[in-house]
Amino acid sequence: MQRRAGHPPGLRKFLWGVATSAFQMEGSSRCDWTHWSVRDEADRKARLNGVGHLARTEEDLALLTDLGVDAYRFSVEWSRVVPRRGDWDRREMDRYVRIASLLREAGIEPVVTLHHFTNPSWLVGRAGWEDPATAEEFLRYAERAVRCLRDAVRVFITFNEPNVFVAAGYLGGVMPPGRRCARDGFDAFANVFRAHAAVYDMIHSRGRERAAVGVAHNMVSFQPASRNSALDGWAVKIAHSFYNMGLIETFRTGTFSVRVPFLMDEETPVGVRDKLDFLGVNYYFRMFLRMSPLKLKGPEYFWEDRDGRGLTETGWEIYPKGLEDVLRSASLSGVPIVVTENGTAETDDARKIAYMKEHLRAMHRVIREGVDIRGYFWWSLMDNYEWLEGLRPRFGLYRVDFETLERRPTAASSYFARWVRRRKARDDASRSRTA
Ligand code: IFM
Repeated sequence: MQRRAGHPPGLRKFLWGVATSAFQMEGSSRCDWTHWSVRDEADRKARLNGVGHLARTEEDLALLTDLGVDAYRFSVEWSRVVPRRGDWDRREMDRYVRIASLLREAGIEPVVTLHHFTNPSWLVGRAGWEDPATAEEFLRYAERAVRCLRDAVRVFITFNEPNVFVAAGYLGGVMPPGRRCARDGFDAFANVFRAHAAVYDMIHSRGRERAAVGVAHNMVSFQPASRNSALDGWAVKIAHSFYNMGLIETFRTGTFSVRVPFLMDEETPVGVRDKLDFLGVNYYFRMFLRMSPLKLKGPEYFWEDRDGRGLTETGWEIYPKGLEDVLRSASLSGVPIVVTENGTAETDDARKIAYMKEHLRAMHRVIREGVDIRGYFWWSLMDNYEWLEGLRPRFGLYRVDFETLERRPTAASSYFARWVRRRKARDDASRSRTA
């Protein structure tokens, strides 16, 4: 059963929110993704300007009030505020501080991610996360950013999906730095943990009651391609323990270890034991694994429409029960959980609403079991730049016309607003009954 970890600041009441990241919304000409292979002109433009959020910040923040959400998760783009090693762009940082203050004034809890996939380009070629120097640079940036933000911000996320950017950047080679080297990947992850520990201590140096610090962890519901295959079952066990539980175990024990037969058997202390006030869970899909005895390098992974809900525009299977499964696994962390991302790429609003409804119901089932969940954030406020897939997938509650950059509400934004309104009214009523 989950240990109740008190009420971290900013998470005392359930937060209904939406999430974005700086690079996906506003781009940056100063980060590693700008140098990553570009598919076409639209892709290049989106990496420089995102979906024009910089010029429309206030207009976009007003959408949050229309939605009636309690919270907004956004990130600070490291490469904007530190354009060159040792420099600090005060105007860029002031913009993020202003966003946080505007949100606070509007009664919306700002939830700030300090690292969401991107590194400044001045780090490229000098060091990646496999080098401890990157963690030191990150701490220098985070210290200043937190100092600027802390009057308005009570909830910080140090890293978004470290398991994704390390696996994709150092094993799959499909995200910067585009390597395929498990040894570097191990060191990169260890340094991310060490950087988290340092930022956690720094944020709490003025007292624990001021802020809550977490990570946003990507979790997948892994299933064997064939229920009758012992090898597939074995691959699922390894994938679950490494991809889903590795981070949770590391926060529990303070030691990062990877034990994947034929690949790696390593461990190292990283100093993060108990340095987590909440665990963010990003959940999107179930994934099938097939292990062939002839392919010792790793299992084949794929999505398949096994329950008849169809695949999303990113080719992912819609599997609401997976959210229940990963939330139960996440509860083993012993800290409160926040669903920091859940969403789907669909141009068809009815399908987007069906996904939303089923996942929200799944989350409520887990809450009723007694798992301590303190918030739910839909990914994303509006259509934006989707990393490896460019502008094609439509994750937004608001539809963006990429020519005119006009934002348009959708049936899904109205549905979410109604859901939030009803839930908040229900929670308020039950609070006043028990008061
Ligand atoms: O768009 C991404 C986000 O940046 C991180 N989590 C998954 C989302 C959808 O792929």
